[in-house]
Amino acid sequence: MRTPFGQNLMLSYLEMDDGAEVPLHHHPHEQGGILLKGQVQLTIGEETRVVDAGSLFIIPPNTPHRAVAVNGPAVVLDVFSPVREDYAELANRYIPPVSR
Ligand code: NI
Repeated sequence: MRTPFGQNLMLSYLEMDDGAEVPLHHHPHEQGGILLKGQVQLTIGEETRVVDAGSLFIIPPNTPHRAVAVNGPAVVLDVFSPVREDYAELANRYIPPVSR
């Protein structure tokens, strides 16, 4: 996961193995994103759908959400505002390296 951030905006590039799960959680940050590769079963609030690469999503603040990579690995670009301070401690760089 790579998470460059500025003053009010954080990106999160997340590579998921097949079957990998981001468990149901919520946070005060607004979150949006795009599925870059693969397929993900995405739950936002009461709605669950399998989405394909190219799908965009918006998760309002404090809304429970969950993601599971299905039918192979997946790559997701998430956007958070404001910056998630819990992730910021992991990678405080404007241009993080590609290698994991
Ligand atoms: Ni989240």
